[in-house]
Amino acid sequence: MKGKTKAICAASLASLMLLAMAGCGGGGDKKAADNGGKKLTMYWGALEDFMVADINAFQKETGIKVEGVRMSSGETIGRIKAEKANPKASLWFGGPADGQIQAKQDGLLEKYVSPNAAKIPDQFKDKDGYWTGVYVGYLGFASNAKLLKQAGVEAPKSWADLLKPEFKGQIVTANPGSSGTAYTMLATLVQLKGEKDGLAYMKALHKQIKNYQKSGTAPARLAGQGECIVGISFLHDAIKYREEGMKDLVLTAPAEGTGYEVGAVSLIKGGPDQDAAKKFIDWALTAKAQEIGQTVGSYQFLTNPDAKPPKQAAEIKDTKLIKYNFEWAGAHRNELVEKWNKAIKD
Ligand code: S7P
Repeated sequence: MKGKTKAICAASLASLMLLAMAGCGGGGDKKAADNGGKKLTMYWGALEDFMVADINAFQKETGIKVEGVRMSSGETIGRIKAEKANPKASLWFGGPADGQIQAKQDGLLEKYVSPNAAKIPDQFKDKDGYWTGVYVGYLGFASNAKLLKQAGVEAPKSWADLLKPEFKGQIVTANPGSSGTAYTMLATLVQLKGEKDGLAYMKALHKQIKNYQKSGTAPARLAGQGECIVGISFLHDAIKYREEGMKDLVLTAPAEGTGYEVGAVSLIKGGPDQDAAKKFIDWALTAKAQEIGQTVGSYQFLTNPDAKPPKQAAEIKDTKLIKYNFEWAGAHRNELVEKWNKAIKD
């Protein structure tokens, strides 16, 4: 059966797991000495260039050496679980909060209410203090204008449009098991349509899919490169790729409503650098730190009301959102991914 062998196209390990030792100067080494040689290892769910920019700024300010490993949500949960008896990292930054809600439920996180969390509105943080939101992103469609024209079809304006015959074999998304973005899509469809119809839709969509990527940032990039007509990604990623030169990208969002992410930061239970991790969380919630992403093309909305949002995000500010239930989505992650796997195989 054609669908059975659809591969998860894993990008090279090197590109997805960038190990960044912040090595910038700016007095960092002296500050590190002042800090008693403190260091921090963190797992990072957003883009690599954003990670490097944050690490450099944090190290410059505090002197704390930071090592970051970029992974997709599913990988991060797997890794923290595997390391539970002997955690290697102390902090998880970014990726939709659903993953961190699952990690909280699995006893992998430590409660930490930063004094700076008081600034962050309640809808962007855990009521029990296990994770705090740093950014917000909206899910949508990134299409290639040239390929749309060739196929004689308009950019999709609804989830239903993705099932049009013109899009058969022309849509790229990520695998909800590995990707936080793709899990946001799966949880969105199930919340919109109910479990039975939502999974039936995902099964129908599966027949349209060219391939499943490991990370949810890849579909928009592949559409921009002309590898597929439509990529399903967070819209801010499509804005970044378009700005970086993929001029054929067209952004649309589903009329039925779309899901969104709260990108969160949390403390890993029993991690080796708890004090440094708490310092990073305090810092990441400040307006100044939240404004760093946009300097490297990360155009998410920001959770600190004092932070200046990227002007690029204005383009998508009126996107119709569903009332996405994060608690439900996080609590049902394993179960829903399993059901999705079964649905697309049947
Ligand atoms: O930094 C861009 C961004 O879209 O990447 C994350 C995205 O979900 C990719 O992670 P996966 O590999 O798990 O899909 C978002 O949190 C973030 O906004």
